[in-house]
Amino acid sequence: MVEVSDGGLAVTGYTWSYGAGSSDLLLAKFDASGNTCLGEFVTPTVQSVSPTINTPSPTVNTQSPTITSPSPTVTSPAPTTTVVCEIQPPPRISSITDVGNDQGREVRVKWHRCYWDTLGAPYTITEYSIWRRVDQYKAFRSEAEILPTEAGNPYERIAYPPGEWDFIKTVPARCESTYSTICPTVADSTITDGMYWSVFFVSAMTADPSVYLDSEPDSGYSLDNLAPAAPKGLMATLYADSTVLIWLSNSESDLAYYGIYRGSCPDFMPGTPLDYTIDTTHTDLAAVYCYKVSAFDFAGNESSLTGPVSVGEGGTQPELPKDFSLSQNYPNPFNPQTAIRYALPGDAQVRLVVYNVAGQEIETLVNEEQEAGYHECVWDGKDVATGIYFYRLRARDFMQTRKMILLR
Ligand SMILES: [Ca+2]
Ligand SMILES: [Ca+2]
Repeated sequence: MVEVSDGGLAVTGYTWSYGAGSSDLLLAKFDASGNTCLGEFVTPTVQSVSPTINTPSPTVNTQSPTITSPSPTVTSPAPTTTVVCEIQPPPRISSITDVGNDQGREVRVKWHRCYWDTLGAPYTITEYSIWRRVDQYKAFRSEAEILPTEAGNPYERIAYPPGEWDFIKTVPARCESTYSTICPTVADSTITDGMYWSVFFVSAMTADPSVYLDSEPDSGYSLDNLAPAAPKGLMATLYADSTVLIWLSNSESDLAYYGIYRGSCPDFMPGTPLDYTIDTTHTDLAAVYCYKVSAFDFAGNESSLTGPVSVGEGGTQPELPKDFSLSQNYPNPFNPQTAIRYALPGDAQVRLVVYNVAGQEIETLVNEEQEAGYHECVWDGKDVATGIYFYRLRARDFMQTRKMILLR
């Protein structure tokens, strides 16, 4: 507001109302008596100034995989400008590590999200799919696919492996910065067979199946960390020309073989096994020794040792079993004889019967009161046809059925 030459006042004002283009300019003049002699609202023409957008040069990942989608068309309506980065970094696998204390065949795959897995991205990432190379892969040093060992990663990594890929699973996208999931491997790395690597890549998927972003492949390996249980029911019998050891078969699905140790006293220190066997029996010299037995799985994990058991004057009886159990017959498949072993923690009325696949009773092998301990009986299938049979043990309230195969 200013005083003008005739003693009146001139007033200017600038107001913002709401809505596009609604800026108003006010001009008014009053004479010395206070009467309005000029007043007008003017809608000015506003010069919108386009903002200067500083787009930092993106760090271009030169190892970005081939993107099978066309680059999105970026529209930038003025004056509100949406800045879309030129790069679309794919997901990146950060680690593939063994899952501990399991029977192997699994790894944990972790990855950083795809750039588009954020609010406001031109495409919405709906899920991540994980792919695994079809074939079992063993890292050979001579192959060019091996990257040098990295600091903090004592193992070699594989880059850009060729081959076909199996789809494994999907993980929903939810704008997290990192993701993790457990995936099956093709095989385990073992002490005896060496390092077996499984190769994975992660694909960020959109609602459009033709638009996705693949990570670089990376590899990891799985280990079986669990050893079998120690064999049970070890017994030693001294015959005129030999000592025969027998024990119950283990139930682990990854059991590979047993190791037999021999010493001259009950507390002998086991060194290298005397022998290995896939059977649950071992025949040794007719002499007074002490024995221990262990079980190995396919990964080379060894159980604790059973025993010692010794032979001599009368031999040594094993401890009584703690539970009822029925072992897998041996051999299996068989022709025509096979041995069936079972354990009784106490005296019991025992019934052991063989059935065919139709559920018909073929033969009753045991039907009597038996003492606590480890028992074995042999079934001879010479009079029946090749095929699958079942054997069922009933003792007190215990009942278990197992399958066996007669194969001629
Ligand atoms: Ca493991
Ligand atoms: Ca195991």
